[in-house]
Amino acid sequence: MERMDQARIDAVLADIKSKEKPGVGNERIKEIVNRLLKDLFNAMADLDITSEEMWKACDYLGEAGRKGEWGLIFAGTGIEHFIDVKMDWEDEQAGIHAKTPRTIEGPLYVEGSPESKSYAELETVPEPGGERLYMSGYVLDEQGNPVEGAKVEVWHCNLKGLYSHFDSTQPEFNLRRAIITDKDGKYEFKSFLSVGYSCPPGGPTDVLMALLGRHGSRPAHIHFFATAPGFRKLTTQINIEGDPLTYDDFAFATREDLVPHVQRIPADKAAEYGKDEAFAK
Ligand code: MBD
Ligand code: FE
Repeated sequence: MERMDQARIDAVLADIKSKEKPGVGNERIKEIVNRLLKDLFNAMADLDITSEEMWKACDYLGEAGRKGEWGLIFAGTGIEHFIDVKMDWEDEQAGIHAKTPRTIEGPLYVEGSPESKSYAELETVPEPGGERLYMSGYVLDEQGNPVEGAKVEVWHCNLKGLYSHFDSTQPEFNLRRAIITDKDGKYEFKSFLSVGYSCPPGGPTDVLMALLGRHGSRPAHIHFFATAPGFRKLTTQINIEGDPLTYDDFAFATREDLVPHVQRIPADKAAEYGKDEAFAK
């Protein structure tokens, strides 16, 4: 069958547009929605999308919303990653070369983590099992000068791959902390080496990934925000070296320079690296 003629597609779009009252509503929203409809109608014509497929889409979108999985779908379809690539492009055009790459925030951040100066223990309750993890870093400006008083927010999942707040079995803000950098711009924290995350099995994102011949899992990773007065915010993560999915992340968050070396320390030497005895266990 021949493709529906373009004039008819354009006539429908013009009809929809003609309903808008000029100067009423929001111009940006009008621009975006009309453009998306234009691309969608053309795709519906190109791909011969049927009424059954349209209703399936309608049901799917509703289900994804009811289950709160839109953030996961944005991650898995690369929409969130695309924003990063777009911002990288903008930086490049502006001649900005950030040292630490940005990467996606993901849908599991929670505001208001407990704050401490220079050092934090991320576990509200000790996580049984797993390897101790100790990490430190510096917040530096473009010239490499320390930024004192920067806020480094850190969050990651437990050994079941679940995040506090979204998992009612964990205490509030477990594995979520805000660390204020010291005079050297330094922050340090203690936690455990996390594991990967998988989308809820059988849920809308998982089902979509399977239909696309993909998986819905992430390698072990830790999320960061770095903010400081007078500076723009950095949203980033580290992905853990050696995880089978480090370079096969369903959310496209792994980027060059975001896979730091994990140094393994014998347990009897560990105390030297930590702030307290618990670290040595
Ligand atoms: C995560 O933990 C995550 O970081 C992202 C981006 C998507 C799903 C789960
Ligand atoms: Fe995550």
